[in-house]
Formats: sequence, C-alpha cells, structure tokens
Amino acid sequence: MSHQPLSVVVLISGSGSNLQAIIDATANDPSTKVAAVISNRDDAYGLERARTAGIETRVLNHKPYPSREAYDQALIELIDSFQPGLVTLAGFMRILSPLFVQHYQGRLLNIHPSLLPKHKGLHTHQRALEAGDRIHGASVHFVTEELDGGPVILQAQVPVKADDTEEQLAARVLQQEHIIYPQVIRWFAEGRIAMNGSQLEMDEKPLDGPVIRGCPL
Ligand code: NHR
Ligand code: GAR
Repeated sequence: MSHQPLSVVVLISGSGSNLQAIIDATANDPSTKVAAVISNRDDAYGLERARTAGIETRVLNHKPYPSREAYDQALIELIDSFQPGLVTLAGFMRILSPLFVQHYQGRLLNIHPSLLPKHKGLHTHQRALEAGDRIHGASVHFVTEELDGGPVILQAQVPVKADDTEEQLAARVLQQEHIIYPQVIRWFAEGRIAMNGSQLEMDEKPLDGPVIRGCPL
C-alpha cells in the first residue's frame, strides 16, 4: 500500500537554488510532489526553474495590498487552492503574520542561512564575519510566530576561512542548504518529524536540539 504523495508548495522571492535542490530531490521520489511554486516577485529566477520542471507557478505581488494581513490572507487562499500537505519557504523574503503562521502550524518549514539561534533576520553572512565566528552554517526549522525562532530540525555547519568574503561564505553555506533542505522534506514526507504544540518530535520522541551535520573539511 502506498500513500498519496506529499504535496508541497514552495514560496520563493529570488534565485531559487534551494527550490532547484528540492525539485531535483523529489523528481525521482514518488513520496513527494512539488504542486506549485509561488513568488511575491515576478522577476524571481526560481519561477523559470519551476516552469522548466513543468511545475505550476503563480506570482502574488505584495505591493498592491493595503496591509501585511491582507496580503497574507490572499496568499493563504492561493496556497490552499493547491491543497498542500507542506509549505516550504525557500528564500522567501517576506515576514509572515501570525494569521498565516497559525494557519500552517506544523506544516510550514523555512531554511535560514545561519546556525540558529545565532544571527536571526537578514545579512547573516556579513554578521557571522563581523562576529569573528569560526563556524557558520544553515538551519531548517518549523516556522512559528517568532521570526527565525521556531524549533530547529537540522543544521549544517561550514568553516569560516580566514580571508572569506561574504560571497565566498554564502556560497559555502548554500551548498549545504541544498543537502539539508531536501533531507528534512524527506523526513517530513516519511512522517518522521512533527511539531506538537511547540515541541519538536523525531520518530515519535521529543527532539530537544537539532540534528547537526558537522563541518566538512
Ligand atoms: N515569518 C515568521 N512569522 N516566522 C519566521 O520564522 C519567518 C517568517 C517569514 C520569513 C524567512 C526569514 C529568514 O530565514 C522567514 C521566516 C524575511 C525577513 C525580512 O526582514 C526576515 C527573515 C526572513 C525573511 N523581510 C522584510 C519584510 O519587511 C523584507 C526584506 C526584503 O524584501 O528584502 O518582510 O531569514
Ligand atoms: C538562501 O541562502 C536562504 O537560506 C536565504 O536566501 C537564500 C535564497 O537562495 N533565505 C533567507 O535569507 C530568508 N530571509 P535561493 O533563492 O537560491 O534558494
């Protein structure tokens, strides 16, 4: 007996390299299907990647909406028209209101380019360099109302090298993002991870800290 595949809606704002990693990982995986890609920007390159893969795309521009809540309500209606079991933020650059987050509680994931709880918010690579961090990385977490504050499922560490530029460091982190985001989506599709209230569970047991992929050499 096989289940219906997990249907995933991916939200993007830009290049969509994480989207590409998700597309590639799910292409030969009958357990998961990308139902649609939604961008708040019509010039996001990720839309092109989705079209190339034969995936439905939609653009919902936030600019004409009078408030964050009005936009988020429209976004909910658009997403729900695809009836997803999982919604993933992949370089989606809009903060989401409590109304949105509550609607998708337990089935909304984000990838954030830092070792949370360090460097929440934007410009994480620059801030890791300024802080003199020796290790940096990326985190996949369930989204809660607290920005970049939801329970972290999986992190990948990368070394910060002595003369790193922001771009070099970002590229090293991004490479790991492309491994860990599809991994977490696979775990979700297999029913291995869940958020119960605010408690993260893996294999039906509480998981009180993230799984960590150590520093590659
Ligand atoms: N929403 C909630 N409620 N919780 C989270 O954890 C969220 C979220 C929405 C997005 C991604 C996030 C990141 O991983 C994310 C996590 C955008 C901003 C931001 O300041 C901050 C964090 C994240 C995404 N956005 C500006 C805004 O006013 C716009 C910036 C721009 O357009 O360039 O929305 O880092
Ligand atoms: C990724 O590094 C992702 O972690 C980050 O933006 C990049 C998107 O790249 N997300 C955020 O900073 C969210 N605020 P991509 O479009 O190529 O996947």
